[in-house]
Amino acid sequence: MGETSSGDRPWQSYHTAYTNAKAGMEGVDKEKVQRIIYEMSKGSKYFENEKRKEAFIKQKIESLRAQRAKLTEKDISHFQMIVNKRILELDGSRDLSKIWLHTDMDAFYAAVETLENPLLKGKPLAVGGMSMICTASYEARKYGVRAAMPGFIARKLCPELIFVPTNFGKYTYYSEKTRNVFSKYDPDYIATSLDEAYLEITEICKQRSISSEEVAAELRNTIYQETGLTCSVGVAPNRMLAKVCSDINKPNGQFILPNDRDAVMTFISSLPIRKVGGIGKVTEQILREVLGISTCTEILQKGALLHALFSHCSTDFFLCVGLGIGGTDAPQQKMRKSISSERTFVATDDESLLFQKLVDLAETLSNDMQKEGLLGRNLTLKLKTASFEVRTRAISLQKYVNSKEDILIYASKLLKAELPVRLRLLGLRLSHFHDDNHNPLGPTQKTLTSFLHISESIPSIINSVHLNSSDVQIMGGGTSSSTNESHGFQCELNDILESNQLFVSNEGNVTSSEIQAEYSNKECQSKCKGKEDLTNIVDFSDRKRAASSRDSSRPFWIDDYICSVCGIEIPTNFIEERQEHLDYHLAQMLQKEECRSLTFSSPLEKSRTKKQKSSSGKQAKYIPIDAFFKKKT
Ligand code: DCP
Ligand code: MG
Repeated sequence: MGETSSGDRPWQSYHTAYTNAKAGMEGVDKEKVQRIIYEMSKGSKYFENEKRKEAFIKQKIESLRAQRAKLTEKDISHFQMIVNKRILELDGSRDLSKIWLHTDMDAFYAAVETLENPLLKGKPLAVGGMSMICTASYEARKYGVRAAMPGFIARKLCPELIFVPTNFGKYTYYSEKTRNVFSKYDPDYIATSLDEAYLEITEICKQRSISSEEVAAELRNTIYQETGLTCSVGVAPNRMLAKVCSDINKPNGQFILPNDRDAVMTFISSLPIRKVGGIGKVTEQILREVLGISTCTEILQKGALLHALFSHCSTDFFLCVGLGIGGTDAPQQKMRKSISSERTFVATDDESLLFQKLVDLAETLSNDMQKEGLLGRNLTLKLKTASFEVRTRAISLQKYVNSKEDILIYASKLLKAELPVRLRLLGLRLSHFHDDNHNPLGPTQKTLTSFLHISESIPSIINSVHLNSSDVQIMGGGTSSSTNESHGFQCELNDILESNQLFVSNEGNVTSSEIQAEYSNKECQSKCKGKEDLTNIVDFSDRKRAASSRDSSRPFWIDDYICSVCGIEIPTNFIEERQEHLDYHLAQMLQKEECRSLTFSSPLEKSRTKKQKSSSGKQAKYIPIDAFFKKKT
């Protein structure tokens, strides 16, 4: 964002969520849009926050460049051998037996509003308000107007823009209608937001002896008949490619990629990496500026360097992208780990308004939990302040809950502790599920839950800097991730493929990793403010840093996968488990500080506590945590 680096045209290097093109923004005068956005947001809190993030990424890029410069020819040819072997393995594991379809409604909220008010048809339309818009019609996108942009900037870009306020009830109603259609093609469809879903259509193609192209056309037509709305569809051998494909002929179009290796390799070869889900703004910038990678083919060409600089999991993820390999597993194998809901609104410190938002969120979350027949025990409140600082506050409950009332009791406590505060986003997440029909949790999760049961702790409130990889997302749908018994403690390809994370390697002589240090260091939490885009870079594990972080008594990952407190091994791609695991230790620590009579701790902490001659009079029921985390042999 450099006023210094770009001389008299500083906006040229000003890249934010607003300046990224979405479907329908081809041909937009990007420089004009960038300049207006730059000029209008300059000096604002958003701008300041973007500047902080930018500086942080630059630092990361410099550090990676320095690591790269240290690599010798010998190192590189060694890594090349390893990567060549890995590419062969991954290519050999390629599954071309499934047909996946990704469907995405066109300008969803705007289309619903237009459907209900035909006078809006063909007009540049934004759904949202002056502080933020959720989406824009394709007519408005021609002016550079897009989702997540403040309305006042959008109006400057397109003075005749019509604003319509959001109405989530309507969007949910139409979303339900589309889901009824999806379930006819695949009863186990995976909905990833109100307007997007993945369907596996292998069986239906076979049963009805029709091509995937015909299924796609029929599905789009049925959705139109049922809702009056259009969607775009992509079909491919895996979900990663299907999503890329659904964007190609947007709006109201479809693109079919055949289940053929050559077709996939040709398709992927010139694809910009940013088109791939999981490669966001930050990852794109790092790969481009450190390694000169912009397309998927370049990923394969630079495989040795990727291996040298990033963790195994990240390198595997990148190589899979380069090979066009994505998730193909059946949805039954996937298990939800958490359900969340969030809302962005005009920044306010009006407590009654904030509590009203919380009531709405609790209701949505409760409905979603009950629909899935789930009960949860960890409640997380997410807040984004007026100055774009993202915080999370978590609480471990004594019982499993899913009712609106229960959620609200604890969510209100969490929010109260933050007041007074001026917020622009609130979110609620329930995790640590208990499901009567089946236990959706893997061994790790199960044992952690067992431990929490036994602890009989009072609700423990923890604070953590929340780092979220996505750009501004207004409607948070449920999130899901998978864990199952067979994973053991290794990185599984499908998890890697679902993972949106970028992990920097701890291998060899890799130098310091700033984020881990900041992340694990209490006083640095304030420095992390506003880094919500940067989770893409978490869990660095330079040994020296690790050692110094240990001094701060904050939990962190040794060698990128071993918990510094209890020794449990959780691979990098088990994102939610890792987050919850650290949350849990942080909660433990806070509890120890706040409520010494209820101390329960890991052996490591126990010995530390002993050394410090804890003033704790009585030890509460104490179960060594490692008893619950025995690594399977
Ligand atoms: N949405 C939001 N905030 C965002 C992005 C999206 O509230 N930052 C909402 C409004 C969108 C809906 O989610 O209508 C679906 O998001 P999409 O990214 O699919 O965008 P659209 O459906 O609006 O447009 P399209 O899919 O045609 O690009
Ligand atoms: Mg859409």
